[in-house]
Amino acid sequence: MKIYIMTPTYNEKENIANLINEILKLNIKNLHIVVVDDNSPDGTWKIVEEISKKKKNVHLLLRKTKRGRGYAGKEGFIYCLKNKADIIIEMDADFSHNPKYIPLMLKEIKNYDIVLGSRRVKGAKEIGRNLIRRTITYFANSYIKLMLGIKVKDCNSGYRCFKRNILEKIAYNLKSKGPAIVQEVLFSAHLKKAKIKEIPITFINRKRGASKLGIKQLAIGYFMVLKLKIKHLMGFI
Ligand SMILES: Nc1nc2c(ncn2[C@@H]2O[C@H](COP(=O)(O)OP(=O)(O)OP(=O)(O)O)[C@@H](O)[C@H]2O)c(=O)[nH]1
Ligand SMILES: [Mg+2]
Repeated sequence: MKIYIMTPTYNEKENIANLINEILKLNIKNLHIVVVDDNSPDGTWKIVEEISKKKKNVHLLLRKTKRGRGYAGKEGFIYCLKNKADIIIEMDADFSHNPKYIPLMLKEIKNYDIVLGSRRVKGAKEIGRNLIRRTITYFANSYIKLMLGIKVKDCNSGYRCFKRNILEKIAYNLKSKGPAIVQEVLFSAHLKKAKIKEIPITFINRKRGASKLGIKQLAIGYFMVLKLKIKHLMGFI
């Protein structure tokens, strides 16, 4: 069984080497890491390139056109599928998603199509985010659940483990340029009747590097969800 961890990066030079290290320390058999970097001005990709010369299971996917969390995620997923991954885990590179949950995800995925690291189930925690940010996420989550009719409690989590067969049905049709890809993947999976399990995680706000999620990205995200809903109602998806 081949496992791929896929992480999109943009200016994560302070996090990426540590993250790769932590994942490799888990000592999981047949595990590969692919970092999908959008030509980060801070040189994140150079660090990954150096590591990949020494570790043959660490790969760099360097993108030079059409920057975006969404485009990068799509390309990363397709890379994993083309390289015959059986299980694919996507996670952020900023340590908000602790790699320690990877073994549990791999255990749970046996019985599900998707295992999701969730901030909204019993036992989960969110640390280091201020009230404004938590309130925004709360309302975004409620809006998405209502609009798309999804039962999942944390619709904004980008820490997810997929079985190959479900991702194959979704990845090639993704359209999001930016972070709305998180909701697009979830909605597409829901339409394909994916069996989804949420496991509680302790989500820690990034300690290093800068956030790329601004008000503009958030507004685009809301609009994207609306577009998905309309497309679905019109029978296009
Ligand atoms: N390749 C690529 N990765 C991106 C892009 N924007 C963000 N990312 C990565 O996507 C992941 C999530 O982005 P974050 O900036 O952490 O977004 P967030 O988690 O919503 O916000 P903060 O944690 O507050 O920073 C991180 O690993 C980023 O480096 C992009 O345009 N291209
Ligand atoms: Mg983050």
